[in-house]
Amino acid sequence: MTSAAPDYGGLTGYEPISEADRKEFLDNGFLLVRNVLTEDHRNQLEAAMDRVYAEEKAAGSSSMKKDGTLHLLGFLTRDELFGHLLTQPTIFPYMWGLAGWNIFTHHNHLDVTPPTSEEEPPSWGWHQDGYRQNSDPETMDPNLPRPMFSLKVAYVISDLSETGRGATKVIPGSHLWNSLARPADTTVHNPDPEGTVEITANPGDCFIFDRRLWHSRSPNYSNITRKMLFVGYTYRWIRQLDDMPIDFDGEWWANRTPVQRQLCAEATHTANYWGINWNGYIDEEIPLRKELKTRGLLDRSVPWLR
Ligand SMILES: O=C(O)CCC(=O)C(=O)O
Ligand SMILES: [Fe+2]
Repeated sequence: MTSAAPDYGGLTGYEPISEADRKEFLDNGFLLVRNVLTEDHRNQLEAAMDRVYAEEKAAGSSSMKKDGTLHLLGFLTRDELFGHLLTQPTIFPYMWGLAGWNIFTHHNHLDVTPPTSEEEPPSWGWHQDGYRQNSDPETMDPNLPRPMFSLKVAYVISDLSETGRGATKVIPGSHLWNSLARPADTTVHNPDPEGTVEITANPGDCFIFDRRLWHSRSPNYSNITRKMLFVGYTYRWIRQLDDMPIDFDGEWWANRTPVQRQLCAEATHTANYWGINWNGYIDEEIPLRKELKTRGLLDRSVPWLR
């Protein structure tokens, strides 16, 4: 295993995003970012995915369906390259830029969706992520959008440049809707909601989405196996969703930077790990905050970057 991060020509992951990108994300609830992976890096990631797929298949994994569809949670520890994705230089600025410094990955999944030969039975897949986050913090005002709480980056590894290849469908702007009308009968095929967009993208692109964005998976009726890597980030005061077993004596963990260790939820036992004392919070030791501060990237005008 190599510990060297893929080469992004001097990009550090601390280059602030543009105001145009921030606005687009805030307005639409998602953002398509082109060419975030070099072809060499994408290739290596695909090879690592193929290896993990073969391992899961050989092990008769419960994450794999009979038809060969793999939805593997907590995959980041499965390869050195996946560990580097935590701070992927072309994407990490969106994570801290849109969510701030108090984050970690609570949820990450590797998805392989082989072509389906038969028409899939009717199902209604439209949802917001976060499960009880859509109920527990509810106010009595249905027009007041709930907080974002988390966002996810979806790395496109296979070619999704045409529709019908199992891409994610979204409704732009729907992150501010607390509900979405459900068809009366979900046992029959229903049309997608008005405004639906299927996110077509090239290998090496990615999209970032607000967990409140109404979205759905879609069937892969093409002859190309769909391959995706999803990395979700949330706040350190929220619990993780997936088991991500880490061998703390192993090479993978030894290769993680302080910021990456924060992003792996180091010290999950308390949200205040790294410091709080009787006269106030000592946030200065939180690795990502420290990194941003050192680089002059904290910003009093943005609450999550204070
Ligand atoms: O696989 C997809 O296209 C959608 C997955 C999904 O719902 C999610 O990542 O939250
Ligand atoms: Fe989802």
